[in-house]
Order: sequence, then C-alpha cells, then structure tokens
Amino acid sequence: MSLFTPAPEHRFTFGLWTVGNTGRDPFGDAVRPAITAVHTVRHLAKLGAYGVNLHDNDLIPRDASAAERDGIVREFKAALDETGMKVPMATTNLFGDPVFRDGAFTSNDARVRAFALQKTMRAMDLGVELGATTYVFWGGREGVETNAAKDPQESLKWFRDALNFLCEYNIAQGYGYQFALEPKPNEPRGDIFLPTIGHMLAFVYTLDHPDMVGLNPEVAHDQMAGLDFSHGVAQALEAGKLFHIDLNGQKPGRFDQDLRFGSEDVKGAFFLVKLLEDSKWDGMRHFDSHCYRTEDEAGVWEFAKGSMRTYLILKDKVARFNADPEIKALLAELASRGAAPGQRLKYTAESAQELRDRTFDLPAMREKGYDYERLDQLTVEVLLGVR
Ligand code: DIG
Ligand code: MN
Ligand code: MN
Repeated sequence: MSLFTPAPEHRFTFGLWTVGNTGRDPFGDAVRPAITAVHTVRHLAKLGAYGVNLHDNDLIPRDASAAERDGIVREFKAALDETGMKVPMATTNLFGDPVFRDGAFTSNDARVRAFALQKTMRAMDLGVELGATTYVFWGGREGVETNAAKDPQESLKWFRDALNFLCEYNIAQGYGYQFALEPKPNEPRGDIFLPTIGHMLAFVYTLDHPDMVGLNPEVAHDQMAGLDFSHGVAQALEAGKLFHIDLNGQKPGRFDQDLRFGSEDVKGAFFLVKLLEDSKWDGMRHFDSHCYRTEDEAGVWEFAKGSMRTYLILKDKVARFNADPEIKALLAELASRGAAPGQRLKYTAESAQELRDRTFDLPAMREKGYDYERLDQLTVEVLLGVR
C-alpha cells in the first residue's frame, strides 16, 4: 500500500450528489446515467473512502411515500453495514424544488419559510437515523436578483429565526447535531446572503445557541469572492468554528466549478492541507465537487480517486516542507524575531509604561528584510518535487 493510497483512517467523504452528478448543466442535459446510492457506497468503500454525506433528496425522492422512504433507508443502511461506510454529515435540499425559487428560510412567502422548516426537521430525522452528527445549511437560494424584492435586515432575521428554531428542535429531540453554515457569494441567486466565511462567522454569534453552530466553508466559494481560502478557514478554526469543510478546486473569476480538489491552485490547496494537518484538525476531509461533464462513469471514479490521492500527496509535501532544513532555518530566524506562537499581549499599567519607555533601533529595524523570496522559492521547489 503506497503512501498515497486512501484508507478510512484518512476520513475522506463524498456527497452522494458529487459522484452522483450526471453532468447536467445550465446549457445541456445529463451525459451520464444516475449512479445509485448503494452503488456509490460500495464503490467509494472499495476506493478507501470513510463515508458519504447526503441531502435528504439525494436518497429519498421528493414524492416518496412513507413506506417507500423506509424501504430506501433500509437498503441504504444495509449497504453501510456491509461496507462499514459512515454518514458523518446530512443536509437538506432547500434549492431544487421550484417552491424554493425565492429562497427557503428567507422566501418572501411565509408558507415557503414554514415548509422549509418542516422539510429540514424531517431531513434532520433522516440524518440521525443514518448516524450523522454534523448538519450543514447551505442557503443556495437565500438571496436576490433585485434588492427591490427583499429587506436585507428582515431576511437575516428570518434566517436567524429558522436557525434558532432548528437549534431548539435539535435540543428537544436530543439529536446532538453540530450545525455547520456554508457561505457562498452568488449562484444560483444573483447575490446570496451571508456570502463569505467572515459574514457567516459574525452571524453565528447573533444566534440563541452560538455554541451549537459553526461553519462548513468551501474552497470554491471563498475563491469566487477573490479571497484566500486558507485565511478564512484559519479564522474559523481559531474561533473553534470549523465544524466541516467542502474541498474542491476553482479557477478565479468563474462560476462555481466544484472541480476536483487540487486540480487548480495547487499552492492554495497545499497551504489549506498544511493548515488542517499542522493543526491536527480531526474533521472529515469532505469533497463537494464533481468530475468534468466530458466523463463517463469510469471518469467519475478517476475523479474520486484523484481527489483523495492529491490530498495525500499534498499531505506528504507538508511533511517535506516541515522537515526541510533550509525552510526550518528560515522559520527559526523568523521565530527568533518574534514570529513564534507565544504569550498573548496583556495590558497592565506596568506593561504600558514599559512600552512607553522602550527605545527602538528604528534604522536597524527599517534595514533588515524577511527572506520571504527565498522561503517561497523553497516552498515552490517542494511543490515541484525537487526538494
Ligand atoms: C453546495 O456547495 C452545497 C450543497 O452541495 C450542500 O448543501 C453543501 C454540502 O456540502 N454544499
Ligand atoms: Mn460549490
Ligand atoms: Mn459545498
């Protein structure tokens, strides 16, 4: 078994909708037949994945009867038991049904807001039945094309009402979910509310149960907003709010491509893996992405294998970076200047007085550089495989 062979210990998970993507896009029909949930579980297990995640309707058709629902769940659970695959995360499809065309929790139609709550409670029930402990909320339709349509303050209040209500449901049912909110700046709505990690983090602290709620950031979504994804993830992590993550690839300035992880912006993917691995984050390495529309089913599984393999290759690059003598020496120099993690600054009358009285050798401080060119060149050489 090579260093880059995925195994359940790596905690790779895929949404059913990812390998199940049939290639339909706004300009063309499906190019691949749908892959069943049971086939997905069995094939991903063979490839070394840890589990699958799902929206309610990835497994249960919208018009399924209670008996049909129970039969589908029974068959799916049998495949999970047979393979040992887990379902760490569940979520609700609050964007596919035309009823949600003006949003779900922030629709101007109060009946739609109520239906979205009912649908989410039922989907939370399903997730618990499958063993999920994280519940994701992606507000793909929570937004506008024209600001004439909606009061942005009232929309935030509606969204907060829904989440507070569902936090109470989570408590009342004893489900023990962690809620993970997923930001995205636009698409499918012209503008989506709470568009980035920063917006979403600030919103979490306005909720009745902020401890129950964190984030599910996605690579492509913050990159669509022109942001450095690993900086946003670091802020969520530092706040103890990185409850889940959606890994994929994205070219700047384009629609949400949900490309294979690491297939674009290798350096960005490297620093994300470095952040997750160096911090020993124990969350799921979840891929929310899909293969190119050009592919057949064989290409779907190449996509899945490549996603996990690239993560493991980058994890090895992180180890090489951390062990590289020249890189270590440059980082040690920076640490000696004060870059090392250390004591937090605390105000006391004494420390303030000491700071006021301190003298600085400003000419010397102005003169010395930081060797970042050398440090980044070494980083690039690690990534290019020559170190
Ligand atoms: C899209 O980025 C969203 C939906 O696929 C889903 O609700 C969520 C789960 O990761 N990501
Ligand atoms: Mn996406
Ligand atoms: Mn996502």
